[in-house]
Amino acid sequence: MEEIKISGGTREEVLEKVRSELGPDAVIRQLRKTSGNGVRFWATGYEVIASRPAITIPEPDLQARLNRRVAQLSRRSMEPDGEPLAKTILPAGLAARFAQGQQRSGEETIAAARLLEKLGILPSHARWISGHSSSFPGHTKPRDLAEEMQIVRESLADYWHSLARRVERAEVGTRVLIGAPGSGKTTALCKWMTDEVFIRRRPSRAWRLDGHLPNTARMLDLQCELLGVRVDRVWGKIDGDDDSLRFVDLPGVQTDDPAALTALIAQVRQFPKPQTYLVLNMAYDLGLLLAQAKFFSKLPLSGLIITHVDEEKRWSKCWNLVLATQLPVAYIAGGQQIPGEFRHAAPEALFDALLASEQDLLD
Ligand SMILES: Nc1nc2c(ncn2[C@@H]2O[C@H](COP(=O)(O)OP(=O)(O)OP(=O)(O)O)[C@@H](O)[C@H]2O)c(=O)[nH]1
Ligand SMILES: [Mg+2]
Repeated sequence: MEEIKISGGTREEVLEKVRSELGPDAVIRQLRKTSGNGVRFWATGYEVIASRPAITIPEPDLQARLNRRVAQLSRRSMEPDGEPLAKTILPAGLAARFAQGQQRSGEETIAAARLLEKLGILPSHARWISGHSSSFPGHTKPRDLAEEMQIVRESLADYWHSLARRVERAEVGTRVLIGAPGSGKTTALCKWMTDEVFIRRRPSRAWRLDGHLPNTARMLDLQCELLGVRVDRVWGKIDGDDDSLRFVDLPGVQTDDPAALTALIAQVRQFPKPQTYLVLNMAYDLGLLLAQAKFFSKLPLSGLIITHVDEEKRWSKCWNLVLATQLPVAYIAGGQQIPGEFRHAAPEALFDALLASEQDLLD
């Protein structure tokens, strides 16, 4: 991956240089303050390491490629030793459920949905996809599997957008990231805030709040210092005319700790217009992720943030989570570096990624 180092006296100057060298989709991998040289040793500047995006999500809507991919997948799924994929990627309990579902789903489901099932979509979800896309407005009888897959793709994107509309919140709300310990909340928050401040130039504020446990995430303070963002340790009243974006970082809650969840729910209620995002680590197994999603569903959630996409390419997990929680994925994040990879999740691109990324699972 091509990385370039750019320095300048101000954040704005550095950002302009990054944009002109790498375009608007540039990923800021590292941002740090530097000391000036020579006599004016006290002068400070900024240094950025930037690159083009590396998360390998294909660009949406390339019909020819989709057709080719569907033909390829369908040929391989016909091969006699084609084991159901979900068996290989699900934990034991879920694999058994998969086997039952497999028998039940039989021919009721359309071929495209059965193919998605082979790619790791849970049988109940495949059946739902089958029914949903068959009654999708504008749906006419598809001529072949590729056309059927295209309809599934459109109907899923449409469904995703309807979920997003349902949970749409005020632009200036309080963005609260919650989830299990170590799922990547603080890292994702730092990435998101850096994009807003550095790339979109939105004034922002952050809170590193304690919950049932102390929040020791010093990395948030360091990132705020770098960005010139105020960070507070306690929640206080906010001026009515302060239209800064608000980011709240909280400690993780274990899924076997209902008392901590109750405390979290009460804490989130105190924020004005909370937009609460559940942060899930895509490298965890699907059973665990579904259990986390269920546990945190007691909070009103605005969407999911999926992290660790640098370590896991089975995008079926992401789709299973959307279908199980009925929440859209707001952002996907990959990598430990801040800001690093952090981007809006587009359903068409994630559908193509599902088809493209699981080739090894069919082998
Ligand atoms: N590879 C990879 N590592 C990540 C990613 N996001 C976070 N990490 C790493 O995962 C570890 C935990 O990340 P944090 O952001 O501190 O997680 P957290 O959810 O805030 O943790 P708690 O506040 O303790 O609940 C750190 O070592 C991060 O560098 C990611 O997308 N990819
Ligand atoms: Mg944290």
